[in-house]
Amino acid sequence: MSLSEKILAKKASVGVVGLGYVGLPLAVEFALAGFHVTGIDLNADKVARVNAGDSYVGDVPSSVLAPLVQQGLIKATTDFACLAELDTVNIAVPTPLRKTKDPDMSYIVSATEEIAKYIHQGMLVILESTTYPGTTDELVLPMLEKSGLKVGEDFYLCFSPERVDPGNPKFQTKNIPKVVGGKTPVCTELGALFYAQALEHVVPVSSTQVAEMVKLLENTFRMINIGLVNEIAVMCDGMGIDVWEIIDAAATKPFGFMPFYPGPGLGGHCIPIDPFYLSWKSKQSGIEARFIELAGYINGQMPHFVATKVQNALNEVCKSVKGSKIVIYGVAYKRDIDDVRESPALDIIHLLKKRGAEISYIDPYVHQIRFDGEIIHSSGDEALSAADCVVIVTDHKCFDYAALLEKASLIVDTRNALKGVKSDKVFRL
Ligand code: SAJ
Repeated sequence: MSLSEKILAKKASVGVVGLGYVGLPLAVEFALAGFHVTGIDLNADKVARVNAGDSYVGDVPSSVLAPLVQQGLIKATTDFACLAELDTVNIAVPTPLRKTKDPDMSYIVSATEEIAKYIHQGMLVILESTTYPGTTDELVLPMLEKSGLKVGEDFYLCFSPERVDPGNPKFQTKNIPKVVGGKTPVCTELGALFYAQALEHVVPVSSTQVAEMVKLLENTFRMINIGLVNEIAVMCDGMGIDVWEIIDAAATKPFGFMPFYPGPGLGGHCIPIDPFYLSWKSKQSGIEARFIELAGYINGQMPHFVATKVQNALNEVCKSVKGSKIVIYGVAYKRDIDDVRESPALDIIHLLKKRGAEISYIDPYVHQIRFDGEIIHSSGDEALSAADCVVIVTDHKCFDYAALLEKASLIVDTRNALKGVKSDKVFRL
């Protein structure tokens, strides 16, 4: 059987390298579509939990995973040798930035090195990790062709950006349109055919670079617009105008406007990171990505703006930051999740500690954080009444804001969580 026949008959054996918030949901969707899927991950705990039907990814309930494991439609391993028997393999590994803001390609390189050992006739390889345009053609392809096999004839190579939005109740892997671009037209066709078996909407594009660039445009768009609205917030602060009222009124425009909201800074492992993959690549061609650099600077300044806001609020009640008890209310990078990667809360804690504040935090999603080498645990609500100032950094829906207003003597609200509350003890961005 040809690869396309195997795909159509759901006989293609599917592999997914990287069983994180992208890889595991993808593996589940293909298993639900009737494919036999093998997940590969270096983390033996993850592999054991998948094989026990015990999901560690919020978007994949164990009640969905376990039956698929029992039916033999999903299994996981740490051993890449299984690739020798697999017809397709998706790479969904992290693409972080180094401290120098250069792309860290080490995860893609090590995954590709393993695939290159086992690549065989008729195999479809699809890179999903967010990366700079050219990665698939310039980095992955040569490593795979060292096998002597030829892309587009002996094996097929595509890029398809992951678009998973963890915790999104409306858009999940199955119903998020899937962009895919191949190294050759045949590659694109096979990539599109593959995804069409399990996902609702496939968007073929003309090349791997286009597919790589689509994702970077999406996330750079967000990062720059957040930077713009953060700068507007700083302007409004200086002019004594309520930025939140401005945005709400502008958002009544039924066309040509999309609201973004100021905040304490830019967190997460996508938006603050992905655009720098683009600016890094752009610089290689001698083109400065000025919007990205500027937005990165402005977003990076927001924790400093918040720390100054706290200082000024304490000043209003004749207190200094030094020696004040300050509670950080919410440390996750955005509401209703437990992820603290790149969270601005960590920068705000650093800046306030540097000014001599006594810091604690409350976050029901985040039981502990590592800070300056020490583990800090989330405090209980009793810390609110003992605090000289409470800083709302993450506006979790589960917080009791009425109780906060009662208990806290001074509040800096960086998310407009106390929208419409008029009180001398509340200071907003
Ligand atoms: N943020 C603001 N103001 C805003 C929106 C976000 O300050 O108006 C902050 C958030 O608090 C957070 C950071 O920006 O710290 C990133 O927030 P995000 O809403 O962009 O959430 P992410 O990082 O989880 O982004 C993901 C991305 N998904 C993928 O990359 C597949 C992004 O493309 C999605 O658009 C985004 O979720 C989403 O829309 O929820």
